[in-house]
Amino acid sequence: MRTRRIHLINPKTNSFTTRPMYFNRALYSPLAGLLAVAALIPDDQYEVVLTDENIEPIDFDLKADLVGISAMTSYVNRGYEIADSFRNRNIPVIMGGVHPSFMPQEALEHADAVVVGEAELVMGKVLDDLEQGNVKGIYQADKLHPMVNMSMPRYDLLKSNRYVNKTFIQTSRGCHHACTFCAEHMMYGLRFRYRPIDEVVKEIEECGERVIALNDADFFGNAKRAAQLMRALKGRGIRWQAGVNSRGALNDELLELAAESGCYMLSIGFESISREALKSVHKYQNRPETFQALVQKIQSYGILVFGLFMFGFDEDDSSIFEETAKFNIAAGYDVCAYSVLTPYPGTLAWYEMLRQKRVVSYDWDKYDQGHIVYQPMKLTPEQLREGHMRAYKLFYSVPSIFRRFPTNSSRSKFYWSTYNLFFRKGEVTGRNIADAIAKPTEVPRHLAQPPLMPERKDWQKLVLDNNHY
Ligand code: B12
Ligand code: SF4
Repeated sequence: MRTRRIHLINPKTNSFTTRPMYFNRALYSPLAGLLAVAALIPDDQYEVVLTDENIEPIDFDLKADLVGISAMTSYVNRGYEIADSFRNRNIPVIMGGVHPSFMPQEALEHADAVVVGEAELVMGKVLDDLEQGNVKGIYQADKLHPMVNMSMPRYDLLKSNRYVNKTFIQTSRGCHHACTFCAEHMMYGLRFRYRPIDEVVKEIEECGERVIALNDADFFGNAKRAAQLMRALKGRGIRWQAGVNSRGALNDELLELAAESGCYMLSIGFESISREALKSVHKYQNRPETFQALVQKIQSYGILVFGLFMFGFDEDDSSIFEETAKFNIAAGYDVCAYSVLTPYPGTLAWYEMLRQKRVVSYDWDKYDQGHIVYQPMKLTPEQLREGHMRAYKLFYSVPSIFRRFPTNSSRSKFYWSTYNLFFRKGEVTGRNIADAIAKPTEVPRHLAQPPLMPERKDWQKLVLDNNHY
């Protein structure tokens, strides 16, 4: 009989991707991590209550034996406030997710315990300790999970009518690139781990949704394996999207299989139209001279192209914003997201910026890729912010939207319109330029501690030499 309750909470953030904007729906559910955690809690022993504060208020009076909070950096401060409130009510709190994984000592100032990295191999111990009334300190597995026999995420807990993209299915973890701004390789490893194809298919068949997002870091990272999985997806009547790399997406066999198995959109981290900028952040696989042909090739298979771009690289000057947006319009990208480079704590970019003493603000609320938290190299922060907004305005202007609409194409007009409407309305966080430039702050009390050290010796040295403020 279930006698106990665990309350899992995703804190609110001011991100337009997770804020309900049309028909009371948010573009994305941010709950993949918590659904995976919920799956590790035996449901004959505990009732699990799930709250996404982006779409509903938190019931602080709800009795619970444990509160679990997930946080990325941009909403960890809200996570800490929530943790403090529950602890004031004598309810123990455990935190997890990317920010607590990279800053566990900081999180322990607000929570009784922190899971560093993956929860799968440590949740059993957390629950044993909960039985003893002693959930405390850091829980970190001594190895990565092999991704075999993973529990089915608790999709039944999701208020799925509140999100456009609700079902995120992971088929692999890790990435074999090490882009400096990315947390993936220092949390999930510089190698791919794959779930068995039959287990992925089972999850897709049982998740209750026909439209899904594969949230692997790079679904085309291994062409052979991606092909096997897409063959297994054929004929199942599902529609899917995924994030892939720009080189893998040049492969016609993969694109053909993607189209045949129901792919409606591929997201690609193009990041920059400057090869020099790409090299400076170790994104060597991207070649801007191939981007336009790549967009057209993917679209020729009836698949939408979602381009992810970033501004604020050391090579970027004031010409980059307009050039990028104009390039995106001319090349016919279906959707684009523009972010400001953000040195997330514990990433290689973080250590590089600490080394150069260029981090200005340590206010985590501003680490949302819309604010500017560091001193750019060839731009003033104002130019960066203004240029960032200009790129959005150009790409999502009415003439651009009309010009890019896929009138004579089999690409999904529904998803094209949905994404363009959300992005046009959302643009970047806040419109006031001054507000977007984060003010200098005190340095944090605690240092970052990446869950995994980088494998290359020179990167290890970068981390070790610069782990101070
Ligand atoms: C898919 C994805 C998204 C999706 C959905 C995210 C989701 N979690 O459902 C969407 C599109 C919404 C998204 C948006 C953003 N994202 Co994102 N996203 C990812 C991606 C590629 C996968 C995340 C995921 O779903 N993993 C699968 C789940 C199962 O893993 P997990 O969340 O890590 O959870 C495991 C553990 O961490 C742990 N755990 C997690 N929470 C908890 C809680 C408790 C209590 C416990 C015990 C354990 C625990 O257990 C889980 C199982 O092992 C990651 C890269 C990565 N590998 O993390 C980036 C990543 C998380 N995103 C990132 C960023 C920056 C963003 C945005 C700010 C981008 C933007 N400019 O808008 C927004 C923020 C939106 C928001 N407010 O939530 C960064 C975060 C960096 C940081 N330090 O904060 C990452 C790490 C990518 C990167 N650049 O390095 N994202
Ligand atoms: S940005 Fe993409 S390609 Fe680069 S390390 Fe992260 S997941 Fe891999």
